[in-house]
Amino acid sequence: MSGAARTGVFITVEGGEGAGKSTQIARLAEHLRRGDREVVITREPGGSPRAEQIRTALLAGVAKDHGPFAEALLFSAARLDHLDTLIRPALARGAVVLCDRFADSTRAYQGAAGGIDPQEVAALERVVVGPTRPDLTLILDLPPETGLARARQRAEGQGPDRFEAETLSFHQRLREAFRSIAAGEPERCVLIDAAAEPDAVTAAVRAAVEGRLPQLRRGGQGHAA
Ligand code: Z5A
Repeated sequence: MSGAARTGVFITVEGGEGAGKSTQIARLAEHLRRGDREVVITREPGGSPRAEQIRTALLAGVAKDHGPFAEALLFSAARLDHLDTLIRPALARGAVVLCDRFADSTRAYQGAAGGIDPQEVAALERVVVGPTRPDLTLILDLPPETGLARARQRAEGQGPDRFEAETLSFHQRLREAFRSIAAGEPERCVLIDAAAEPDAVTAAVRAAVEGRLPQLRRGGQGHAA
């Protein structure tokens, strides 16, 4: 699908572990659904049946020993299917697509923190994502210690997954990577303080969405506020 054929709005939410992405996406969807636009919540890796199969393998650590480039290829294979079967059709229908993680996670996890050459990550992104770039990316920023503690609390005795089990320095590199993506693409990204109370984060998310995407304001085109 070319960029010109797209009438929907593509919003991605990024950040480290336990940043509150799922919580804030659910709240934003509830808010936007008071309007008359269709709102689709999805996630990466996953979001389509084939991509969810790849997710299961990746989070179990099946590809870890093959190295970060092989993992990036698997995340990309999942993304290709997700884009073709869910994201692009939803955008073509005019829906608002809220996606929990997308290509910035590959840049941060496999690129900056995993050590793959940024030019290789960028080449992969160009081929896989093509014109379907997010209209807005909310980057939820918080100290990794806080996010990991939240993720552990929520896990209730289950062990950490493939990425939660990484070292604190890995998670610090991730945070820096996400902050530098936000600084490098200010027209697309908004950095949100995710260490704040949930309601304060929700207010910041809503302000960013309404500030950057006037068509989603109450009374805007589509009446989706
Ligand atoms: N990954 C990758 O390496 N490369 C890629 O290209 C892609 C992904 C796309 C997906 O895991 C993994 O895949 C991910 C990166 C890698 N690494 N890991 N692990 P996932 O989807 O299972 O996990 P996640 O994306 O990190 O999400 P999460 O851990 O579920 O966190 P979250 O969605 O950001 O947070 P939450 O579920 O909304 O909140 C976590 C807990 O904190 C929960 O109990 C909340 O009630 C609580 N919470 C939320 N907000 C607050 C505030 N503001 N204050 C206090 N407590 C809060």
